[in-house]
Amino acid sequence: MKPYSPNEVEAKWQTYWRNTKLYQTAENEGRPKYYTLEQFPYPSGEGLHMGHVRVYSIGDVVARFRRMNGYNVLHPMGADAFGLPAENAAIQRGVNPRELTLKNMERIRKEQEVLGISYDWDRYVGTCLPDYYKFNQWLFLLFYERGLAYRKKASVNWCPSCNTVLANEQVEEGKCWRCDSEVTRKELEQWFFRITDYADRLLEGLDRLSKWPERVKTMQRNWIGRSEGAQVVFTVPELQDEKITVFTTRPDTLYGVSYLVVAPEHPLVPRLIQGKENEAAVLDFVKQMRKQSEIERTSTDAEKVGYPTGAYARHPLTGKLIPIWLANYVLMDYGTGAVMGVPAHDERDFQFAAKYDLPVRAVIRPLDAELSQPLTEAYTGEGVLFSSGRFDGMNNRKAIREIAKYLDEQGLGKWTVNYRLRDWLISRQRYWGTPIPIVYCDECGTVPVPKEDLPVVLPDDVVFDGKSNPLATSDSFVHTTCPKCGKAARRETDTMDTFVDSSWYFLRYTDPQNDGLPFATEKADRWMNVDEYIGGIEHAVLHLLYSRFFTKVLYDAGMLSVDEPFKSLLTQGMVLKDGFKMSKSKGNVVSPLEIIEKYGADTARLFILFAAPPDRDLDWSDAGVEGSHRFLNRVWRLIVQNEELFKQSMEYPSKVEGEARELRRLLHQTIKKVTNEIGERNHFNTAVSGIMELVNGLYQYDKNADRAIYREALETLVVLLAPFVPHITEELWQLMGKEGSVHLVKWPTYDESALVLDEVEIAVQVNGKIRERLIVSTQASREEIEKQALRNERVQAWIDGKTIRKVIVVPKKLVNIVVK
Ligand code: ANZ
Ligand code: ZN
Repeated sequence: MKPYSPNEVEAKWQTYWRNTKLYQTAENEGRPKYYTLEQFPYPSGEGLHMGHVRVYSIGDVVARFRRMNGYNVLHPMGADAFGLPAENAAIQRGVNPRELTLKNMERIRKEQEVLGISYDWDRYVGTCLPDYYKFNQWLFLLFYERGLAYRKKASVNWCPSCNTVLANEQVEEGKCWRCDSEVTRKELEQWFFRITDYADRLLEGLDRLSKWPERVKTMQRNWIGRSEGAQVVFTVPELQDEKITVFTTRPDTLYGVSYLVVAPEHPLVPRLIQGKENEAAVLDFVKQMRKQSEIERTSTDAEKVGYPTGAYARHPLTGKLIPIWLANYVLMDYGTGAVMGVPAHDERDFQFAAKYDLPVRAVIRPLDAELSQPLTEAYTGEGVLFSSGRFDGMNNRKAIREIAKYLDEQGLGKWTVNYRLRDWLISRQRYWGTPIPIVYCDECGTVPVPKEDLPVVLPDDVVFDGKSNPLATSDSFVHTTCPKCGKAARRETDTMDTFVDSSWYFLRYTDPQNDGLPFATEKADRWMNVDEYIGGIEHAVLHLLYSRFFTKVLYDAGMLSVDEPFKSLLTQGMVLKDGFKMSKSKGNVVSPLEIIEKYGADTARLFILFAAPPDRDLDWSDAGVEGSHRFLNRVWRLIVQNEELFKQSMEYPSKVEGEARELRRLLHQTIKKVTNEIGERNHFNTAVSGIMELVNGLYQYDKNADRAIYREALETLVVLLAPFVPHITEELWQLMGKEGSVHLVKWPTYDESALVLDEVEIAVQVNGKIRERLIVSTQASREEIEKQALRNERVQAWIDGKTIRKVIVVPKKLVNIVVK
């Protein structure tokens, strides 16, 4: 018998698929479309890891399943190819990052091919190629025209080791997300995208994404951080009633305010302290505070540090004077940069007041109890107002609105909405990214590069010394002429955050060769939304939020008809080994290529799909891999042993009975299960276990029973397995003497009537007398038969009010119920 030799089989079919362009997407309008997409990889020098194998295997099952179900499938791949690691590696070796990156891209692409993933390679997109980043620039200009790209001086997160600015999202616990260095602050002119304009729509859109994990939506909601409250105006008598506006979500606590706190960066600070005896000390304090990172300043367990300005503000309703303080925990870029301190009802304020001996004024008591004073902690619950003038006795929830309304009427405040979301800082002082298409002219100021002059290409005459922005060292790049007046001008040397590249790549796949536009509306509209998007939970906030933002801007610009990019989102779990994430430092990495060399890609794919549901973590197990491999060998033998069977001509029986009927039932049950588990639930693991049961059934089948039914089941088995293990099924399909690729075969449908079990009539006795007859399945267990009998209405009438002593079940014959 011909043995199963995976390497031979896999190479053979990969060549066949490549030569026949089997997975090329037709722009066929007749069939319904299905767009399935896995997040594209960063082409690191390490090649693919098991996490990649997992995402691509999942995506490939989805793609192949939909293709066989008659959909016109778009399943593209590319590389997220700009970014710091390549630039850092290039600096070390003294070469241009382009060289390294192109090599790595090629390598990853080959490895993806070795996995047998059904990509349409003609739609490959590499973000570092000028024909792609040209449209990053094009889109930047579109944002600029629409007032969504702007430049401002900003205090930014700075990674001293990567030598670049980081977005807030890229700072994790005060450290650089990439190199783990301590992040510092720096003042620089930077380019931003005005994502805050879309805050409400980014929130609202989440409510429509019913096929996204709840967890991801919650993370996005928290990130956007919408909060409603009031702006309240306090005045400073000693500065001619200059205003300090605070933002509060709790205007109901207004009568309990005992001090104000402004951020150290607040613009009024110099005037508040001018001429005061401690002016110098305060300025020194401000300097220190500016050095602290946002995280240090705001984390709940961080030390709260403050300083009195010596100035006083007037309370808008009581007219009392209250001291104005500075404190680290008030941030300049949230709300108004000023806060009213209510120690009695806010935990943080309580701590601050205790530390600096500030008064505590309670104004809310619990609904059904007194407040025992002095307070030992803040009372933050619901309650009734007191010591609050005209609002005494009012429920505090109502008072939130009522006090805000009153302030509004008096011109002392207004209701507002605040977001935690900040504008997206896209400037990076690095080489390996998309140059921002802006020119600075002494005459004309900031001038966008005309679209017809794109791309602004990355130059080669740069110095990589790891000290400064390499782009700024290129004379040929920096010195240019003004597109408006033609005089000498300077180019912007910042490049774009690489998250810009991945915010619209899914649109480029719909029209990858378009030279004039990022994509033609008609093409994008044909394919969007992405029906199933598969990727890591680490992209829950950044990449997904930015992609949603881009999609909405393009929708507003009339370039797209959908305003959300991803209809369904599948976040795959991690691949663990011995309970830990595979990592070099843990020394527990299993190399995909080694596994493939030993067992073949089909075994690797099958193991990964079978070992866990796709959204759960998966524990790598050598025994599990062996098991998958044994299973494929079993399938192989089953078909090869029966080679003769496929050559005979055979009549399908007019009546299917006995063992054949059971096999047919198992087959149709399996078709139903596999179809639903893939198509409805993305539970590929249970789909595989269903197929394994079918294989067991086929091994147990009596060869003397009906041959046509047996053959039908064997053929269908190969078809059902095709999305999971595409090479071996292709080979077996050919061995069975079939024409063409198994991947173009129509997905089998199941016959409901085949699912019905054989049934018999049985008698039901009560105390030995026959009272009813029941139809039950021949497969039913004793418990099922007993339940069915006791549920029966006529039987119930006979046993009503009596105690059941015993139920005797004789399968296929009778049930006797003994009552007293
Ligand atoms: C008075 C008050 C009393 C507050 C009370 C809370 C409880 P969210 O929900 O996050 O929006 N706050 C406002 N601006 C701030 C800033 N720039 N830096 C630090 N804290 C700031 O929180 C809004 C609350 O956070 C506001 O409501 C304010 O404190 C504080 F019993 O005002 B509150
Ligand atoms: Zn000019």
